[in-house]
Amino acid sequence: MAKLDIITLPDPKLRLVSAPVERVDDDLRRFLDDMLETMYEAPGIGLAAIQVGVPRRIVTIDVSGREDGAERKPLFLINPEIVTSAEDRSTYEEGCLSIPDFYAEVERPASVRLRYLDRDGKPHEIDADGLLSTCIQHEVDHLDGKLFIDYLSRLKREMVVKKFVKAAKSGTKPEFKSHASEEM
Ligand code: GNR
Ligand code: NI
Repeated sequence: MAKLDIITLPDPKLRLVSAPVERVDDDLRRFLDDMLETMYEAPGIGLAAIQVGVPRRIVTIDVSGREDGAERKPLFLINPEIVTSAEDRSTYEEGCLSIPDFYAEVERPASVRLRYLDRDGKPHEIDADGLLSTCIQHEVDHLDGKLFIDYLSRLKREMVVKKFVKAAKSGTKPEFKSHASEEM
């Protein structure tokens, strides 16, 4: 297994629409293992292939928690599609490995029905709610070139992007005052 490099704002690749996977084979399974290792090391609860520069519709997720001894329950999602979204909404404070150290509350459908292929190419349909639902929606957004900052006001989004552009130019890391939920 190999740990991959995660791309961050303002890398324009993050805005690409990823292409469907055509064949689930050993090469893809090796890549899935590398993505999972990269996600666990980060650490994160989800990772989309485009975050390691690969514009394919591939996602890894594990929302099972990281307490010592806790069993890992990774999900490998190939060509995931949200088939229905609930009317009710829930709000989570989201973060993104491609937007390090910035957090903000995002409101999304509270539950979704998801169709996907597993690492053997077998189709599944699952209902998800809670953090898993939020994470699935955050990852499927990545596959369509969408980021959680797109749900914020234009002012806030542009402030975040500007800080990353500035930091990239000076080879530093942007600094954010606090978590969004602690402001105001
Ligand atoms: O690790 C992550 N945590 C998280 C928290 C709330 C909502 C979504 C996420 S996904 C994020 C990892 C990531 O950037 N996935 O694309
Ligand atoms: Ni993300």
